Amino acid sequence: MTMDLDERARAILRGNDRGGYTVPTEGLYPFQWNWDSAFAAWGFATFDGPRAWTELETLCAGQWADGMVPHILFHRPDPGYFPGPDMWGSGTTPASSGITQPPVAATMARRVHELAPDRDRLAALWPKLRDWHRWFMAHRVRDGVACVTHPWESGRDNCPDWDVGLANVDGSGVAPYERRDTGHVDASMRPTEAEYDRYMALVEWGRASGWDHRAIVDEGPFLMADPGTHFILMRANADLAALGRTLGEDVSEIDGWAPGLRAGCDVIWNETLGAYDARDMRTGTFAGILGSGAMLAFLAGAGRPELEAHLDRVWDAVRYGIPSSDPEAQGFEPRRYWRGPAWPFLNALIAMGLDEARAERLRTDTAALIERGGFNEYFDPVDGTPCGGQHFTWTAAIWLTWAGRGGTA
Ligand code: 9WN
Repeated sequence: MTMDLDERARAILRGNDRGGYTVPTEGLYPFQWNWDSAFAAWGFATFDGPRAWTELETLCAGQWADGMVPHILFHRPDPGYFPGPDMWGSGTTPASSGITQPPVAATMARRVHELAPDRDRLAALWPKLRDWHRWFMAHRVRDGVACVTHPWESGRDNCPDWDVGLANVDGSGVAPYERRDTGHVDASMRPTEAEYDRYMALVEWGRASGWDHRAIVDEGPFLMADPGTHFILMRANADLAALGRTLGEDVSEIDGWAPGLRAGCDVIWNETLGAYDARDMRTGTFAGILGSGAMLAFLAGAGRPELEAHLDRVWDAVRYGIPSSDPEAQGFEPRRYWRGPAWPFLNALIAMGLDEARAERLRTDTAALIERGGFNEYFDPVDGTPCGGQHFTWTAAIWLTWAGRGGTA
């Protein structure tokens, strides 16, 4: 059984390979996505080291002059996804979106280097990752906290964390458009029309600014502190510094970012909730949502006892951890994308910061989801129903690197 799943997982990575980059899944997501690619590299590293490095290199080949690594790279046209390159109008080669995604690549590069060491390729990649992190520190960190300017930037698109910020975004005037995602996947599993209107309003605003990230952060319609991105950045900075040390690089600048980000954790600690919480940086309002982004605190060594209690509570309330939002809160939707489902790749990240017993429990849950349901994008945490896209790259990668293996990630 396990052997068979290993083979299937490798076949998914090979099948989603478009020549130097891997699509998240055929049809639904026909381009290179930023954090998906980082996980793909980790997966490839278990059986094809050179291909793993290529994945990270292709991702960084789309880096903007200012250091940003975009959230989508449109290497080749494909009408199957909306919004495509014309809607973003990046003016770059390759064409790309105008926003970024959680900077998990340095953490994954460290894993790749452990599994398939290649000092020369690491040495060429490292300055690019450092420049991207510099961009993050300059353009996304406010009051010591990593922020997102679009829900897509968080990678947890329609989680309830963003509702409070999206309420101030006017989606009523967006140019008419046709969604493509609901042609691939049942609409009940996807974000709503109202959410898409607002997503598009934010794209229109960014494009009209010429993707001026100073203006987007200072004056744009949406700026929210994101616990998920914050903790991923903290961890990725540490991994970037560790990789830099092995190369003999001066990492004092990177080390210097840590105290400010650690202090920033207090800005997103919601005392009433007893947990880290997304926060609207325009108004100071907390989202009041216990989401899976908060659980990434463990990844960054920023866990607190209250959060651990919440983790056990939400986990015990479902059959398979970790639900992307609180199953005991109003509005929990176990199959609607980021409003409840469990996501294998996020489980792997969360597990990296957990104690051995919890990490093993999470690995077992994740393995059971995949064994029972296949390599889907995400799963209903209550009954394990596979949801979203099939033959998913990061689910296959997580099987090969972690879920299908004994031991901790
Ligand atoms: C928008 C590719 C991506 C993931 C995100 C996930 C989803 C895109 C979409 O798919 O987002 O970026 O169109 O729904 O939320 O985390 O990177 O798998």
